[in-house]
Amino acid sequence: MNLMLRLLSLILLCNLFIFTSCKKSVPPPAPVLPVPTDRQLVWHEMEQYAFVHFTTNTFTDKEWGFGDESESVFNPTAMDVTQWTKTIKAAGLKGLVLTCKHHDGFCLWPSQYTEHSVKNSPYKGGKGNVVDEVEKACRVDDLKFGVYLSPWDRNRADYGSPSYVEYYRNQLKELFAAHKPVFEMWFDGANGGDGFYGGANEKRKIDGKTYYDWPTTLNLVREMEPNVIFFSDAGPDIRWCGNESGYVNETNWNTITADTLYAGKSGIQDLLGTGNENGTSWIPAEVDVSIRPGWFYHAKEDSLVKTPQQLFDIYLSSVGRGANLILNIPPDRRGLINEIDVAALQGWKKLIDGYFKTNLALNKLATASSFRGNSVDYNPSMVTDGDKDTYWATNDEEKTGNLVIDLGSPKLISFVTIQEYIKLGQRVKSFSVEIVREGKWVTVAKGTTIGYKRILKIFPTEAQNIRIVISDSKACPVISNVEVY
Ligand code: FUL
Repeated sequence: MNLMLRLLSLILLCNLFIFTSCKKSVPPPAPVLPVPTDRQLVWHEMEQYAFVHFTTNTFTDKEWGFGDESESVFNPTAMDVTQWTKTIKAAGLKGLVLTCKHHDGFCLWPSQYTEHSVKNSPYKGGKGNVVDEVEKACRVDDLKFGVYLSPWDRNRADYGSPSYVEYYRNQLKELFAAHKPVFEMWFDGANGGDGFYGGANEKRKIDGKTYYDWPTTLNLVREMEPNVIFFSDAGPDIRWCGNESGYVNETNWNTITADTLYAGKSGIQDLLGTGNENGTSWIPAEVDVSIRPGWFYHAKEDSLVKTPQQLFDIYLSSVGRGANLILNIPPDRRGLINEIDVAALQGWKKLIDGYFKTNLALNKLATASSFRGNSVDYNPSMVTDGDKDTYWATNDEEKTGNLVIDLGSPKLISFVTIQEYIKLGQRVKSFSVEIVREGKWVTVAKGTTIGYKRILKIFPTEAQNIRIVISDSKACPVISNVEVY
C-alpha cells in the first residue's frame, strides 16, 4: 500500500471511531408545551412557605377591618419578628409573605402616601417599620421574602376612581424600591364592596377585570423585580387553588387557559383546583390555608389551631399533589407567634421528618419496560440517582411504560414520591404503584397527574420491588425522581 492509501484508511478509521462514540447521544424528548419559566421552576422547588397576616385586625378581633380603625389600636406589646422567622424556618418553610396592607388599608410601613399606617401608631413611638423589620429578619434566617398588598382598600376616600390606582402603584413602587429581592407578590382578588372610604361609609363596586389595569401594574413591578412570581386568582405566574381549606384536586394540571379565569366569575373554583390538561399557559396552583380558622389571630380560636396531623394531611393534599403550600401563621397581640401555633408547627415538622427520613430507593437498582433509544442517558436508574436533572424517558411513540425499583431486601413502605421532569412539560395522565403479593403484582396506590411532585400514601406494607406503571400520558413519560419511604 502506498503512503497515500495508508493515510486515507487512517482518516476513515478515525471517522468511524468518532461516529461510533457519538452514536450514544440520543436526542431528548421534545417539550410538551407549555413549559414553566425559569422563575416558575425556582418557585416549584420551594414547595412550601409561610403567610403572615398581621394588622389592626389582630387588635380589633376582626377578619376584614372596615377601614375606619384608629391607628392607635396597632400596639403589639412584645413584638419580636425574629421569633416569627426562627419559628417559620424551624418548621421547614422556605419563605414568608407578609400582609403589608390588608383590606382595611392600614400600612405596616410608614408609607409617604397615607396617614393610615404604623407611623401614627404607638408601635416604636411611630418610628417602626414592620415590613422592613420582617424583611431583614428573613434575610438573617435565609427565608425568601414576599409581599401582599391588598388591591381593595376600605380606608381610601378615592377607592373606585383612577387616583386610587395611582396610589396603589405608588405603594408598590415604595415597597419594591425598598425591598429586594421579593420572590412573590400576592394580589388578592377579594372585594366585599362596603367600607369606610374616607367617611363615605358606603358600598362600592369595581370591575375587577378592568379597574386596576393589571397589565400596566404588573409591568411596573416586573421592571423593578424581574424574578417576582405574581399570584392572583388568574395568575399570570401562579393561580389560586380554588379553596382556602388546604387542598388542590387530585388531578392537578399546571396548565390552564388564562382567559377562562377571572376573579369573581362563578363556577371557576373546580377549574382552578384541577387546571386544564390542554391549557395554553403554565400557571401552577398555590394552596393558601391558615393554621387557624381565621387569617388573623383571635384568642377565641386558640383551641382550634390545626393539629400536626391535620397539617400533615394538608401537606399531602397540596405539596403531595404537585402544588405549593402557603401556610398562614398569624402573630398574636403581643407580636409573637403564639405558643400553641409554635407547638403545632413543631409537631408537624416532626411528622414530616419522621415519615420521610430515609429514602429506601436512593441509588437502588431500577429497571424499565424500555428506555429511550437504549441510551444510558435515559436509563431507569436516573430516577434513583438523587439528581433532579437526570430522567428516565421512553421512545416518542411509547406513551405507557413501567419502572421497577428493587429495594435490595423487603422493607416496610408507607409513601412513594414521584416527580416528572417538568422542564419538558407535564405529561402523565394516569399511573399506579404496585408491589408483589403471593407472586403477583397488586396495585397499592393509583393516581392521575404527577407534575412537579406526587406523594402517594400507602397502607404500610412490606415490599422489595416497587413497580410504577404509567398507563396514560400526553407524550412519552419523562420521570426524574422516585423515592420510597
Ligand atoms: C382572602 C382575603 O379576603 C382574606 O382575608 C385573606 O387575606 C386570604 C388570604 O385571602 O381573599
